[in-house]
Amino acid sequence: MKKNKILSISECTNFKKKVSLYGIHLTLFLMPKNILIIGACGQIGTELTLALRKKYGSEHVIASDIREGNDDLMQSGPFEILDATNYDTLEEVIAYYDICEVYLMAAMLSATAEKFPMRAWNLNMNTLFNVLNLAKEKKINKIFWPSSIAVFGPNTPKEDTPQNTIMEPSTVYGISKQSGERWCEYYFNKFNVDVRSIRYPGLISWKTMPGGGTTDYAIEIYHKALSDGSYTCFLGEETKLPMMFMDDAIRATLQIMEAPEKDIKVRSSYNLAGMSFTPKEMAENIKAVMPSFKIEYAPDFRQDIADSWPSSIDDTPAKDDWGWKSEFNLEKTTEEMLGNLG
Ligand code: AKB
Repeated sequence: MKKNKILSISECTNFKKKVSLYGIHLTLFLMPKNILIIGACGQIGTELTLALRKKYGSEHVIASDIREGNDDLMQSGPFEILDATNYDTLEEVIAYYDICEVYLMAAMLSATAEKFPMRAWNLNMNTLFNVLNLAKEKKINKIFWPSSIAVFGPNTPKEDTPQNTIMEPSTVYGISKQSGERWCEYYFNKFNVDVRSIRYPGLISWKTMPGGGTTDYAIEIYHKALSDGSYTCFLGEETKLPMMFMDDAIRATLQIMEAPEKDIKVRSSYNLAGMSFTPKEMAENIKAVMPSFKIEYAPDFRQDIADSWPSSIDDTPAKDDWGWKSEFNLEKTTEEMLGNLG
């Protein structure tokens, strides 16, 4: 940690809050809140950090990861190299920057986790326990922790998968996410830890590449369409999965974190839906814009993972509790992806 990164109170801008007390209107000037993003250089972390910096001011949003990120991220505000599996180092960073809120985005995703089960379990669980325990000890006030559609398994109803249903995940990643959900709910119930979570579907984005997921084909396909005019998909043509464009995912994340505490009624993790489609439907969508695009299918070990997951998600509780509404369908996603990558 470099000395010049310290935030002194006089440097910080106050946040205003208007309140009414017995009909008298008051403007409160609140102390600024500093935010730490763990895993800030990954696919979600990068865009989330930039969005939080835009909203709260760059100096209040500290990015951290085990490696440096892209120029946009590194040049837009403070950054720390941080291994969040180490409790002491994490605690030190939190004290140093006077952190209130933590977004824990570091995780090993489904395909890589099948290759390195113990490393995945240790990373996914130890980082979560570290932030939950820091909140239990009142060293931070609020946590965002992402879960995934991977919490569901082969015995789960495939279409319109409800919030509460049979889960029984069959992947290492899914098992870690389901355990994480149980621990989040436990820390809320026992220690009143304000932890909020979303079960992300596959996320499609153009700013940062994903790494090690089963839904990554839905990003690779656009890159290959533009570079080679063709793509060999590692999932079969009829494999329908829940997906979401990154802008929707970031909006949902900010929205659940800003919602009043009383509105967050699910303390494990909320189902969240955007769109659902097969690789074949995605290819047809790309062909509508690039008629010469060609796709082939060569399913590999990721097919089994995808087959164990739902095809579509029912996100009624997220809509009812904190007003979630998705904005991107497949056509709009293709337009954004080809427009920005082209
Ligand atoms: C993955 O494919 O592992 C992730 C996920 C669905 O959580 N994108």
